[in-house]
Amino acid sequence: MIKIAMVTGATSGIGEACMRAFLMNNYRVIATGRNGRRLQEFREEFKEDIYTLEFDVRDRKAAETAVASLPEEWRNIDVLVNNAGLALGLEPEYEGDYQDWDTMIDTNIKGLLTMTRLIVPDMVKRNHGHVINIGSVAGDAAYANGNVYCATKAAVKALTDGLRIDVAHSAVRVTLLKPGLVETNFSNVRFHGDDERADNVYKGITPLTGDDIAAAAVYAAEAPEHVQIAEMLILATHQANGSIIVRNS
Ligand code: NDP
Ligand code: 8X3
Repeated sequence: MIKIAMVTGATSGIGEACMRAFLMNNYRVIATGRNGRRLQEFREEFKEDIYTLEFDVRDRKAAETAVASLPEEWRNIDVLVNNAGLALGLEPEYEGDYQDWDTMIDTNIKGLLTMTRLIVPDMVKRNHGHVINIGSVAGDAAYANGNVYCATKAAVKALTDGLRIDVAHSAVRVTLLKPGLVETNFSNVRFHGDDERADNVYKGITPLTGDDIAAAAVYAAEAPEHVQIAEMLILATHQANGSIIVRNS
């Protein structure tokens, strides 16, 4: 039977890689995001294998309306990949930008919660489904100047563990993927479009790619029904944790 995966923030990076990987593995995919042009391109590329929903995960009403608009044949979601998220800024906590803080908290924590609240009840009712949350090595321990972003990813870890407890009476599975350095648009966004600063993040190390993380997502989703991959920490080979990265000079 063809399965359905919903991927939030599918218009770039890890989310797009997850969308493509699930499609390659015979899933149909509901791709969500804010970038209507990218979503249109996906519709042209994947035709009836894809359904797109354009909304901002911070806008609870828009998320509700979008999910409610799904046609009958797209409603039985097997896998939810809660991926939409971002870091903004890399400054000492006492100098951080209020608006950056609000955007990270509203997207990474509250957006993920909204999607969980909208999709998981039906999974529990059907006694079937899988939630894959994209956390980060940044949630394991704070690194210098990472403060609020690290806190949001620590929250994703707590929310993932909490959800796993709350659905344990059902066959719904819950997975946390914690990537390290993945070269995507992430650092360009973090540094507000300063591409040179973004490129430096990946200097002297071979970073992970979105495909590396997507492969882990598909692995977790395709594990036998009685196997719940609870958590995976996925690092580049020369990265030891959020703070220690050995670069060749
Ligand atoms: P990208 O910037 O390449 O992709 C982020 C995606 O999230 C984009 O599609 C973006 O859409 C979407 N998004 C951001 N905010 C919202 C919003 N409010 N509503 C809907 N969609 C939104 O970065 P990554 O692929 O690297 O990031 C994906 C996830 O992976 C994030 O949760 C990030 O924290 C996590 N992560 C990334 C790591 C890395 O090193 N890259 C490592 C560990 C975790 P838009 O283009 O419209 O902004
Ligand atoms: C993104 C990875 O190490 O830049 O979550 O925070 S890191």
